[in-house]
Amino acid sequence: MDYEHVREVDPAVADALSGEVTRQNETLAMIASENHVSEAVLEAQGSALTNKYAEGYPGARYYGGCEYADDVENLAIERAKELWGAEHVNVQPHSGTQANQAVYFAMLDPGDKILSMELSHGGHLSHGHPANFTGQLYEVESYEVDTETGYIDYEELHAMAEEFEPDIVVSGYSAYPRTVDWERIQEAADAVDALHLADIAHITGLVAGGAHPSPVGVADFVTGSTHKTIRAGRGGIVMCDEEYADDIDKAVFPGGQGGPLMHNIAGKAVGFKEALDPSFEEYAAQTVSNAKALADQLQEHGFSLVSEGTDNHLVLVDLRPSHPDTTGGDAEEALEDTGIVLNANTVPGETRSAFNPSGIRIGTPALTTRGFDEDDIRVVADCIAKVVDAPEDESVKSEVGETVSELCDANALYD
Ligand code: DSN
Repeated sequence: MDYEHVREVDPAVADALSGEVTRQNETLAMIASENHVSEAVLEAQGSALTNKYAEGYPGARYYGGCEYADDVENLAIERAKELWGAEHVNVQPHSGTQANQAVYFAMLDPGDKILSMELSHGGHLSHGHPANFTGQLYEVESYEVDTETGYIDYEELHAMAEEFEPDIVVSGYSAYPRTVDWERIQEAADAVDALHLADIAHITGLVAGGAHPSPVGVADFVTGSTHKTIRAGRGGIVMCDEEYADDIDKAVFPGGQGGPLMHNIAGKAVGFKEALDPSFEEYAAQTVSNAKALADQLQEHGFSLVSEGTDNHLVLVDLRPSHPDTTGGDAEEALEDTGIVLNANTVPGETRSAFNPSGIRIGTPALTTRGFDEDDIRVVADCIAKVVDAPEDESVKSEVGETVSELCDANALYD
């Protein structure tokens, strides 16, 4: 990727674009919400559809010249329906947060009540955090994981629903390593006649690939982002039954957005086609298998994991028992020096701050895309352990940096 046209016009941006490709090639992306899309998805996202206004929906646009925009959006919709088995899909949300916004805007009035997971326990800003529009427009109550076990306490959630009587219960998480029991959350929502929104942003690909149970057909609304485990480029998606289709479509456009990002919708269409290939099921299963290998190997090194393991694509390490003097930020920074890129994360029962919390969140989706298997992942876990054990030891970091380079060279990414 030489970005020759950009370079001619704008060398500074060309340098940054090339630098980013090199950074992705030469480092290990272990941020659980990141992945690497194919060159086909990149090409679609960089297409001339970026020039096109297509407000409205296929066959009913507010602008002329939308025949190819219609083709692309219809393909994205049909493929999404096939992947997740939803009756209705809106592929226009610019992000997972915009997808959630559409559901709230369609179904709630300001002042209505949301019951959702506390952010520091694995929730998401758009589930009702005070700094987010959701926390400012709606009345929010938060459930938590059991701090002893790290698992969702479904009985407690049910009891909270009965006490709080929410209009909507939100499930789906950003830092929860275990399988979610959608039916049990649905039972809690049903008990108080609340709606249920399952935000599967992190696990869209695992659900599509059969590596995690699906909330489609259980929850009233399922939202997701399209750039994480599903590898279809940056964006969001809303799925629901036909009965809510018009409300959701109106809430996306004109309710919350203007013109759809048609080039991104093209990326979604291509990424969804790739995910319909039978090989995607192997990818989803390998992602989980790699996360389990990562969990086991980190535990061998004495690390304490929230819920003591994982069922999905991520592990959440609580550094306090094993490394009481090392913060998540210290670990993130030292690991980045070696080319292992992950993020500091709050853990249940957090005793530090959101800016420098006590945990690190580590994901396997991107490395699995590069072809890493369990053996490779165990080597990465050994590297993580060495660095976190001695975050200021430059010779350790240099040795680990060499191993990271070898792993990157052996699992090439972009040309
Ligand atoms: N920022 C994403 C994450 O890292 O989990 C969620 O939107």
